[in-house]
Amino acid sequence: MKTVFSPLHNRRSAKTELDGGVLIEPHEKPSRADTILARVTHQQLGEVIAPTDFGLAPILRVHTAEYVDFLKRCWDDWVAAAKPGEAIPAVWPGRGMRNRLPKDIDGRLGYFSFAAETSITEGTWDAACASANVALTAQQLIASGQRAAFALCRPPGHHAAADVFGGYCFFNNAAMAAQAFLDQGAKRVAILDVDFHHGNGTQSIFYNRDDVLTISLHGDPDLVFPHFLGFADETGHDAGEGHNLNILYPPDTPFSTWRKGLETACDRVERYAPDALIVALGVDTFEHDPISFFKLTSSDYLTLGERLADLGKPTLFTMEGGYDVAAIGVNAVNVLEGFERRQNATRRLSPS
Ligand code: Q9C
Ligand code: ZN
Repeated sequence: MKTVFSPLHNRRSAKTELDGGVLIEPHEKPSRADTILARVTHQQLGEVIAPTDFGLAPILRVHTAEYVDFLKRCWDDWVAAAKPGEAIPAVWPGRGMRNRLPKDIDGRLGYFSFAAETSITEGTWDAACASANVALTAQQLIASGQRAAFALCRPPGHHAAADVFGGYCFFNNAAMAAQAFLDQGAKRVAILDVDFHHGNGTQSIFYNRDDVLTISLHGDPDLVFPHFLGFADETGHDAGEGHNLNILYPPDTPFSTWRKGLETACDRVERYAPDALIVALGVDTFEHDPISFFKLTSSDYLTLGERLADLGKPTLFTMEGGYDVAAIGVNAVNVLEGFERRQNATRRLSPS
């Protein structure tokens, strides 16, 4: 399958992540994407292409205009306010306060975020736009007949809601791609999120809708980020009722347990009969991931890819999390290689 990649991801190179009361070098760093790209090339997964620039229109199908405007100006506003470090939100409209957009940059940062680990920096806007274009270009490959495509997105997207950033995410790449499929005539799209963390942004964007099925397999939010969404009783609302599925796991979950939830998820996808499948591909489920607590091994990712291929859907992979950089290339590309291996085997069995 083809990979879409933009070197502009490097424009996001934050120096700080607030973690444990100190500023550390961010887990979400440029070497992540470069390592995956190197593995794609080494394994000869397929052609690597640059993204097309789709402009703001497909972003504005998912994100609000005031949020997009905020993100575009944030760094300049921060610099104009003579702040010494990177732009980190530190105040939010808590219970008993008013949800209104203030003028001051500290207020705006809190209004448009849900967490403080994600510093906004000089190149963040450029990188977030490039990541969106990567996803949208890969979506176009599938719309024009490819069975699968890999959007090597960075920064990731699944924590970003319509007007909220956080969890290393700014634009929801998978959601924009899903909306693009619908805008081009698809009736139903399924998003299957296999990142270690709950895809809270994706869930919230489509929560009231029945044209996108959202499923997330993740660490129990009672114990881990994003803490305030991703529980089993969140099944969708209004037209969206029954179109969101959360599958939660405890610490130390091995693949043998995780794959049972994957089966439940795959059953739901099949019953929904989507025109396209988007896999929000995080590999922070890895046994040695520094911020997560599952126990998947590198070879398990081959099995995951095979199972996804068995769904038989046009499939777009968008890169999400994964923070063991030494293993991220092998793990992410193993999913894609497992998918291709299975797809080729099936093709030989049933010529058509
Ligand atoms: N001490 C994605 O995987 N909190 N985002 C980490 C570490 C933020 C993860 C806390 C985790 C965000 C795309
Ligand atoms: Zn994650």
